[in-house]
Amino acid sequence: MSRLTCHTAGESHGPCVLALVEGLPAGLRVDAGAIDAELIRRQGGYGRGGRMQIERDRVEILSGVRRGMTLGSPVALRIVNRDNRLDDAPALHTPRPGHADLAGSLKWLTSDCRDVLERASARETAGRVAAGALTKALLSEFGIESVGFVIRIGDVAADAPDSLSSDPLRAARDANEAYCPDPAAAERMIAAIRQAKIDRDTLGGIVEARVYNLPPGLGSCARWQDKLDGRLMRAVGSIQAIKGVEIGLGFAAAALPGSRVHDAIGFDPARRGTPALGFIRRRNHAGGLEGGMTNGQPLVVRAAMKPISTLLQGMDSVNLTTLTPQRSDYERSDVCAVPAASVVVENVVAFEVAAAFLEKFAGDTIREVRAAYAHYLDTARGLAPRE
Ligand code: EPS
Repeated sequence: MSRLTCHTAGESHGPCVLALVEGLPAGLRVDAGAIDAELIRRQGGYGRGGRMQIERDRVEILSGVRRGMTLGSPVALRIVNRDNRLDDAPALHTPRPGHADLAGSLKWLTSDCRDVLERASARETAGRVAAGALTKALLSEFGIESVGFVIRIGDVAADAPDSLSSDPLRAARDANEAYCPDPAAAERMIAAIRQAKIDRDTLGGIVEARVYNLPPGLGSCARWQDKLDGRLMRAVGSIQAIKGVEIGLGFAAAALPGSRVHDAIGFDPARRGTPALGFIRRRNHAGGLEGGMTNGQPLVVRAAMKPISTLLQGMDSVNLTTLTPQRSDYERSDVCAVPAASVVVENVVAFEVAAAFLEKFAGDTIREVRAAYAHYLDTARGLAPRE
């Protein structure tokens, strides 16, 4: 049994995007159609550009699965790029401010930013979404659901859908192209993206992922490397264009006294049978994590995405071959990829939660994982001082 890991490979205009997932137990039913549904959602959302008219992202499962079930061996996933022209793609000598172009060209000693941008491209997130969607097969065995949605685009903010459970939240989100559960805000978001396109500009925003039905104790306070908050921040913060990650109240907690931040603890014997073991909170400012561990409340992770750095109007930059001022190059691009980022964050968070879940309830087969989970809940219900 190895720790759940995901490696990705592939250039934006190369033959494919690859994800290699290791550490899943054997016996897990895998549905390629469910992974495809996430890939299709990631391609969509209002504000996408011409590239998404070309691609038809679908997963091919190349290893680790037999007759629809995981074998316990590495699972290799492939998503074909239709826009496959890496060797013929033109050189790009004037870096786009905000993209990886300049920093990467200086790192890899090249004046052709193409050598860098191909891998830096958010095309890579197709691989991470496929990997996360694969791990949802594990999470759903235990009723755990990750739901991502948009809460801000540019200066348009949605009303937070505090009381919604996963099904109505997902339904409200899926009702519009902004992937935002607040329909009035969604309309204004779409109008803002339309205006940004007219202005030859781009827009960022904030996305949120909530994970429901988590048992307590995923992650750890014992080793900093195992703290789930830190692991989520690293995973989410490494998604292309993400510049900030918050858990629960996040940065807002810094401005409030403790009595208004922390979530008082209650107990309801009638809810002893739930994964939260009967412990209740009237609010969830902690975002489901205390001390780097899940506490039985829904996990709440938010990520801030900067506006796409490829601007139709260009920005002041420097040509790396002549070292003279020049407007930055324009590559065909999206105006706003915040809705797509909500799908990426949902699936990246699902992956990290699945990794922490398998660390606590480890097993070579899903039967052993199920037994470990049931045994833990039984034991935790009989909580007593250690002898
Ligand atoms: C991206 C630039 C655009 C986006 C791309 C990310 O691609 P292209 O240069 O081919 O027009 O469409 O996103 C994807 C391909 C995707 O699948 O999300 C970039 O520079 O990061």
